[in-house]
Amino acid sequence: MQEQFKPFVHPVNLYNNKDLVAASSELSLLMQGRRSVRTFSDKPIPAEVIHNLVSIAASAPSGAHKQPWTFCVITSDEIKLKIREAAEKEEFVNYHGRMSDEWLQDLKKFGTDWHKTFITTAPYIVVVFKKTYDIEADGSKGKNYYVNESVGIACGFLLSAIHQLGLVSLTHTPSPMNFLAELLNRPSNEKAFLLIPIGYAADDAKVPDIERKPIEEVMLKY
Ligand code: IYR
Repeated sequence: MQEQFKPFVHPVNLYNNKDLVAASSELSLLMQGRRSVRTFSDKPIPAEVIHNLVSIAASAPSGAHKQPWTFCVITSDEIKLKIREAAEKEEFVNYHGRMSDEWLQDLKKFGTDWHKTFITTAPYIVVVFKKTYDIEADGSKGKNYYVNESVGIACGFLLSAIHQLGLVSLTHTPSPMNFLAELLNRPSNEKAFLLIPIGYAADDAKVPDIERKPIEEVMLKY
């Protein structure tokens, strides 16, 4: 196929009247407030919001533009409960021997355990699947590239957009996650990547008292 190009449409910014320094400072301040939240409100969110959020996630760049992802949006109480029960079963094993002492020690400050109430409380659960390869229309296998990087970036887009709307989320990994593909009838080329509850934070939500690394430690200038 001959390559074809079209003019680039330059991005418009939401901070039209501010200079770049002021705008970036404001955006940074907003993003610094993002936290992983484990106590959700059951307050409903319009389906259109989730539609728009998934559109944002699916706008992420991907290896050779293969878009190797599927976002399963779950609102069914019955399916949420099945997912929660299966996740708690795996996590019970994780917290009772499958995770190393060092790992358990590292998790202490988050107060996590095998109970995963948020799976049935949050109005939406999005299970993100990565397509390790494509199944073409004729049944043959198609190659995907940099799948983990691509799907990770899409999830980053999603988390950032959720936060900018004043909603909260959690990157949950009830490992091993094979039960998710089974429960959601996903084909053999799809592997669960992340389970992301989306909603409002509970009124009395608390988060761990932890700090981020200072910028000087993570940004090196050459
Ligand atoms: N998947 C487990 C354990 C866990 C792992 C990490 I890395 C965390 O940041 C938090 C928890 C769970 O969800 O409880």
